[in-house]
Amino acid sequence: MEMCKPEIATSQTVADSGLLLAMTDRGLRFLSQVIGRAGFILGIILFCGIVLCGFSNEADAKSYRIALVMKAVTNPFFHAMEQGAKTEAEKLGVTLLPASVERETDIDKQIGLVEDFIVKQVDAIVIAPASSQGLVPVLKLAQSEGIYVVNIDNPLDKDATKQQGFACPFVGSDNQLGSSIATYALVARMGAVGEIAMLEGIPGVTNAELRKAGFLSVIEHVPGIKLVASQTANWETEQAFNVTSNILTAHPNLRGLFCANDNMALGAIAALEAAGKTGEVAVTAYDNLEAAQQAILQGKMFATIEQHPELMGAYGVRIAKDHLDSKPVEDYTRTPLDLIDYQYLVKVMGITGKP
Ligand code: ALL
Repeated sequence: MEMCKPEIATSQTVADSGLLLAMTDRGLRFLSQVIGRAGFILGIILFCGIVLCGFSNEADAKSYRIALVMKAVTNPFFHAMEQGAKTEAEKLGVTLLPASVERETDIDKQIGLVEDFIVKQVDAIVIAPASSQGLVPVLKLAQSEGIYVVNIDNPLDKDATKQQGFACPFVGSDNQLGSSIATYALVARMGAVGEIAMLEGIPGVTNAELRKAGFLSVIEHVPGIKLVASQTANWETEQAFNVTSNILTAHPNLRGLFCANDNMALGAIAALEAAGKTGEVAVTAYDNLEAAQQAILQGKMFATIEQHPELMGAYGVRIAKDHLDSKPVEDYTRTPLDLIDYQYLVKVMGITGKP
């Protein structure tokens, strides 16, 4: 506190006030104590100001705007993804800007969503791309505008990203492994004999292709299984109804069907019902939607794969925030895979229903 003793100011104050007190030693001591205390208090105020200022800068830094660009709003898979991202964004104190296109095939509209977010100058874009190739140029543009990009769920195409000189982290499941697990369960259910078919996702989309590869890698090792059809229904229920109806007409002895997602499985199940074949053809799929759980409980479907979209959303947001905070991030964050069948629903998830 001695350091703070303001000698000049004291004399000045004394001269201005004209107080006799200031001329005495006692007076000077008293004044210097008072001013010393005032200096101390001023110091505290200044210190608090600096600290508060620091906090408010930190608060500013945390209020990043992170866009979440998803695919079809009609697919509950993306509702779970958005929920996971929202919860994480609230936890981290960042602003989440979710956006979806209407249909699975709305690639140009999804490109438009990214363009909008570039104009809005968001800090980061977390994206489940509708096309693994088609979104790369606009994401590259976003990156060149200083927007950080995280790819979730469906991996961007390796050749397309290489060609564009684009790289970003990926969060998602091992799609090939997941479909191998679903196919293995299906083949076992069929007793390793009989005719099998697959409903594929959108051709050329990486996770659709990986799921097809996983399916083929299992059945090619089972001599009793005969592949009779593998066709796309573009991830959509209605198309799956039509495609399955045609497959059933062409292959009345079909015994197993792997669908690359639950929405297509729901269309396939409806087609089986319409053909009076419920239970005759074992169906497995991917996503663990609530409607699929019900179908499993009712014995209309055999199993599905949970790939945890809520974690894709949450991890995507967290990785973006970490990068914006200059923390290191992983190139690949894997979400877990679970095979969901009747036993799992009842015994693990505690959901009751009829087999
Ligand atoms: C994929 C997901 C899903 C989903 C599909 C439809 O990327 O992983 O399985 O059903 O998109 O858009």
